[in-house]
Amino acid sequence: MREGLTAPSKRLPSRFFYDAEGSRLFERICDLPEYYLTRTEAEILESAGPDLAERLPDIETLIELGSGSAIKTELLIRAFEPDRELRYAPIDVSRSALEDSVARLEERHPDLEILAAVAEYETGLAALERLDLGPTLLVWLGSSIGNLERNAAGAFLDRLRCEMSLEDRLLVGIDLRKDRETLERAYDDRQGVTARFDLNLLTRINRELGADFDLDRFAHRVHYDEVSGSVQSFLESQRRQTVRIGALGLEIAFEAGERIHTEDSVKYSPEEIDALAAQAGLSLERRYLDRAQRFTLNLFAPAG
Ligand code: AVI
Repeated sequence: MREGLTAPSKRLPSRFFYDAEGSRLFERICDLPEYYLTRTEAEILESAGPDLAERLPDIETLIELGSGSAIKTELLIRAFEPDRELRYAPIDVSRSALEDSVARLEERHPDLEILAAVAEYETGLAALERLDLGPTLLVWLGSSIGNLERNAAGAFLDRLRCEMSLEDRLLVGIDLRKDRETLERAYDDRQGVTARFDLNLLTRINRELGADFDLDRFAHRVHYDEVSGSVQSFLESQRRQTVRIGALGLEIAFEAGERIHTEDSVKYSPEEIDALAAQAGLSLERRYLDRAQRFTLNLFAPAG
């Protein structure tokens, strides 16, 4: 927080969005008419599920990074479950989201073994690495990869590949580049839910770090940068003001119109996905798209 808020261009890491309220608001975003990502990925998972189950007969465990509500993953679990005993290991920073999803899955899938980890990706993966989970499908949905800058995304895929044995596979949902209007509307909806999601970061800093951000003095702004292929979200100061952050002993000055960059949602072309995978030592086994070709689900294997 200190580093981001005292930098010449202020910015905060988007992973701090997900306290209980942030996770709840994100679930509402997923249902918004403008936020096509969740619906589209669910459409792909529904149609690709049987093909994936058939292609991957030996998989015993699904590890999911950033599982959230796990509603889409349940489509996969349903496709895999009839033919095998399956283990599901979700990793998420939100305890409330994990508790709710695990309770639901336990009720609906009594034979499913569940090992849940409230953790950031790296810590959760390190904990699971110590267990013998058999052939594993690592699942990373929702285009969460887009919240990493391109080089960091490549480095993280490379890190995942290093942990994979030859029979493991990686399934990644990645949003595609498309027209500005569709993208900017997806991240700045009419009901203002995404604005509340963005502003909730300030509420969290107020509560957890004793700050005095006045939410009425900041506004949610979105810009699609076509060159970098990134939808950038900002909180814009509506006037000149100073904010105190008690726990950090900081006073932060804002000019009118000055912005805190809170999120990047990077979009890829199919060619960019191929290059990213190659750079990480992964080979594409199969790419599934929705009918309107807005979103991709990519099945990767460690390259020979
Ligand atoms: C979690 N992540 C992939 C979402 C996205 O699309 O970048 C977070 C989000 N931010 C605003 N709306 C949704």
